[in-house]
Amino acid sequence: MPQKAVCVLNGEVVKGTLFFDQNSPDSPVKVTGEVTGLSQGLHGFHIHEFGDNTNGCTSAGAHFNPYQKDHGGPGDEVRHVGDLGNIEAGSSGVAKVDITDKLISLTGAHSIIGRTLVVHADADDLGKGGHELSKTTGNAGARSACGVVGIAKL
Ligand SMILES: [Cu+2]
Ligand SMILES: [Zn+2]
Repeated sequence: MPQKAVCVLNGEVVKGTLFFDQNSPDSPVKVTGEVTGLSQGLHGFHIHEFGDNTNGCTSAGAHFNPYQKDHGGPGDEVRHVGDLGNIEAGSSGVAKVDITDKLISLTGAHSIIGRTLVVHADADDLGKGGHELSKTTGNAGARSACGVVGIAKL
């Protein structure tokens, strides 16, 4: 059965709307949409564990990581389920998002429904930056905007 989800990002400056589509429980998830108000360049883009924004994006916790792996890039064998890599904004501060990911899901053990999508101030080094935070967060810096992923109408 196909599933759809949606996430509205509402940061102080950074805003966005993302759509998630999955044809069946084992299919990849397509993530599309737009994020605005960014600085030009790459910005870490992750699913964090909790759908809790009581203390802003901080309450969303760490990257969604049900298998206790190290942080990585979306194409890596070793990665958090929530590691979606980076989005890239142009000089206008807009990032067009078009990602297909094989690990996240909208159902089952990898479900991201009810968790938080976070856009970061800095680039995610995909675990390869050699920084002390590379293997946990990709050293992607502050949380510029976040939103909870919710079930959408088909
Ligand atoms: Cu993050
Ligand atoms: Zn991660």
